[in-house]
Amino acid sequence: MKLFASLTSPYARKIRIILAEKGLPFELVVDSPWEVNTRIPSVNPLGKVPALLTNGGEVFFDSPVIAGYLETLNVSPHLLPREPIEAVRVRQIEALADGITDAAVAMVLESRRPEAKRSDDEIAHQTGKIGRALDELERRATGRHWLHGDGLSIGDIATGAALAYLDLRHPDYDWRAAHPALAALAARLFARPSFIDTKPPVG
Ligand SMILES: N[C@@H](CCC(=O)N[C@@H](CS)C(=O)NCC(=O)O)C(=O)O
Repeated sequence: MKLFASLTSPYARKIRIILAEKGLPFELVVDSPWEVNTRIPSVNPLGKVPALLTNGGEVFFDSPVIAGYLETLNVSPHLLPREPIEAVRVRQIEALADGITDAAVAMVLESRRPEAKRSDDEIAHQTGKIGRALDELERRATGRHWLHGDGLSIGDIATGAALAYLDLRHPDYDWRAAHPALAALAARLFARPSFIDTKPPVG
């Protein structure tokens, strides 16, 4: 398998963490969709990372689809429950976490616009999404070791990737203070080799 990814993409990191947790061998093809000579559009028409080329020559994107594909390989640990409705519940947690990442990325892009074109309303709009989604994840994390069931799931991994991205790109945003259960979950996740080995380079 080949994973096309940039080293800072939180969505790609989610997939790299899943691959590491499962011990699946893959070749990492580092490519940034923002570079002029990027080859990503020839792999994924949407021009986004991550994209996964399977051993059978099929390409899967985007990250929830890749995560679903990796589960079909039937390699433990299983990161989605076998019961279909429970799997949907884990995917709901993943969607919440990915939504935090989407809003955090949108804020980064907004902050890179020329100052005169930057919109405080847009920043407030995205910050609102992050705050509400964090509150919902905190509610789900309270009193539990994992966000769903009694083992690590795609929901925990997506949440860890989103929280780490907040730390990377919005270091002044103190999400831990009002979300102690998420802070504890993040501390446990960040200590795992799969998270340590996929830390984005600084800068
Ligand atoms: N929903 C997608 C989001 C992927 C995404 O937006 N990736 C960013 C990098 S962090 C990207 O490739 N952006 C390039 C672009 O939007 O043109 C997923 O979960 O894979």
